[in-house]
Amino acid sequence: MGAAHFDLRARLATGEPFLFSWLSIPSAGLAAQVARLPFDGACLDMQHGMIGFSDAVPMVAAINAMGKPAIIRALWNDPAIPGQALDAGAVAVISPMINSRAEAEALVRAAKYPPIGGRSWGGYTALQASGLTPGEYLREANRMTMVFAMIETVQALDAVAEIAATPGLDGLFVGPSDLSIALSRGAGIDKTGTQTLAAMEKVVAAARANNLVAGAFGGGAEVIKAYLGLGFTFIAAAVDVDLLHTGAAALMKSLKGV
Ligand code: 3PY
Ligand code: MG
Repeated sequence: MGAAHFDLRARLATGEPFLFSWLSIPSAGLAAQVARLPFDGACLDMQHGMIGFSDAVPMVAAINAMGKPAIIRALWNDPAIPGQALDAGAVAVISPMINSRAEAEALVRAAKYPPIGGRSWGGYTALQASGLTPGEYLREANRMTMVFAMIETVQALDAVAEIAATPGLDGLFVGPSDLSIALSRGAGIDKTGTQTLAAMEKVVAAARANNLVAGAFGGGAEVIKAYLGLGFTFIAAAVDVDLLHTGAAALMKSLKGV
């Protein structure tokens, strides 16, 4: 097995919290720096970040080179994307807006090789990084890589038990901003509101009932603590641009009046 491979599945199976960074800025240099920070992994946000696919490939390589797992949050719930993200060497792909069992099945088909799914062969970057032969990679990839369905709409919440029972799915990942917007019918974003947390409890229960990893986008210590308290273990801890803003604000505050 190549040095770059990180066994995310085994790491998450320990049940220990896995807190990762969330990158929006397209830079392999920045990805390498962030991979050195004390987070457990790094996720490239290709939905709301500024990262395109040709930016993502060297960013994934830079993160893996630091011995950390690279994760990709896909642009959309589109079957073309998961295979490409895994081909680039990401160890997990998080797909936004999975609203039904049929969409979850399509996601698994796109992310897993037969017999579980129908992922197309051609992951040269991932294959080289794994250090495996093509035959070994074909046999190992479904175990080595993970696929997460985002639960972030009322429709998804209503269907969460069926979504969680999708064969081959590895985890659920709550998008609490979209979910709270949907639950409040557009009234606001409330990542730790009573209604949001109650909905998120339902997601953890569905994940647990199916031996799936329960993940969520966090951001900020209070939010992360609340989600850990609900039983989520795979949590996006901080966004690159937020770290810059908070670091700069803290510095300037400490210098006020000097
Ligand atoms: C959400 O909270 O809706 C997300 O998708 C996280 O970025
Ligand atoms: Mg979202």
